Amino acid sequence: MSGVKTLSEFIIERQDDFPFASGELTRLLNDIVIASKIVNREVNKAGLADILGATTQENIQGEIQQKLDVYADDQFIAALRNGGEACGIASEENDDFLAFESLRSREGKYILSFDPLDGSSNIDVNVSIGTIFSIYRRESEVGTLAKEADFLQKGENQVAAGYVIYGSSTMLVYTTGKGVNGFTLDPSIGEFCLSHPNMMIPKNGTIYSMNEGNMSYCSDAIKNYIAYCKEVDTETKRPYSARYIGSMVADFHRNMIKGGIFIYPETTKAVNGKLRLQYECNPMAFIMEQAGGIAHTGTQRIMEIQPTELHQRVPTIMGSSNMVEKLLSYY
Ligand code: P6P
Repeated sequence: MSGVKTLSEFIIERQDDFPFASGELTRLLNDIVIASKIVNREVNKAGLADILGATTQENIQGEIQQKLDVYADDQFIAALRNGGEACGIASEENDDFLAFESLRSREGKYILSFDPLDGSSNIDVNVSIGTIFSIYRRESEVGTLAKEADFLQKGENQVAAGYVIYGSSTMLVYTTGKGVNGFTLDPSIGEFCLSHPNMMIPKNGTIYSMNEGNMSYCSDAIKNYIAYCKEVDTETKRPYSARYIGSMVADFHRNMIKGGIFIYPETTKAVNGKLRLQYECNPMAFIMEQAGGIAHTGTQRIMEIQPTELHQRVPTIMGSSNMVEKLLSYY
């Protein structure tokens, strides 16, 4: 395949970018790739297999678990447990973190927090969904079981983060702190191939993405900014376009390509918003900042937050720097 660079080739080529080299990231990301390919296969035929619809289970969020949520969770946990590079994981689908117990996994130097299938309420209506992952170096002693503190590190401690979007094509986008690169799965060879090198979000955009059904419960800052987006001003290309898919990975990825702002703010109904810090906001914030955008809560940079609990939620504003700065001017 002349000219095509696979993800595996790219990671090995950029091995030195990852400060803890010796192939650890390569093996860790390949574990994630394996699981994402398996999940992709099931997502693409969800309508055919008996994995559509919901289980009778609720996750810690109080959300009914979709069958594919649980399936995806199982695949990522299995791949990471078998891979041996991770000593434990935290997942949206599991109440507590999971410390892998094998002697090999106890030697693992990394932990992962992930949302195995974000936006899963969209599965049955065939809307793009995604996997989000965040990789940290463990703080606890190598050779021991992973500890809770390993999973409550600030976002700025991340060593890698990424997402997989199962959409019109399946893409994996990730960063190790040296820029953002996107890879598209070529089903004919079963490889993720470099398709979006050095992704940078445009500094300006004309798309705002928010569930306006919550507007009555939002702060004046949000109400005033959304009103600004709707004003007629040809010089600044307003009114902007409203685009909201209801799947964070899909809304985020669109904005990465076209420019735009994604907002899930605090409301009087949910004072910390809805999105989870450790496996939605922090990994996406790492990617957004590496792509030249801003990731903020309205009062602070997301990656500076000291987590206090595994599933805590934070208000989320992410996107083109000039658009986010305009919104922040209303706070
Ligand atoms: P709402 C999906 O459930 C999710 O966690 C994100 O992917 C998405 O951005 C958000 O919630 C949608 O929430 O309240 O607008 O349906």
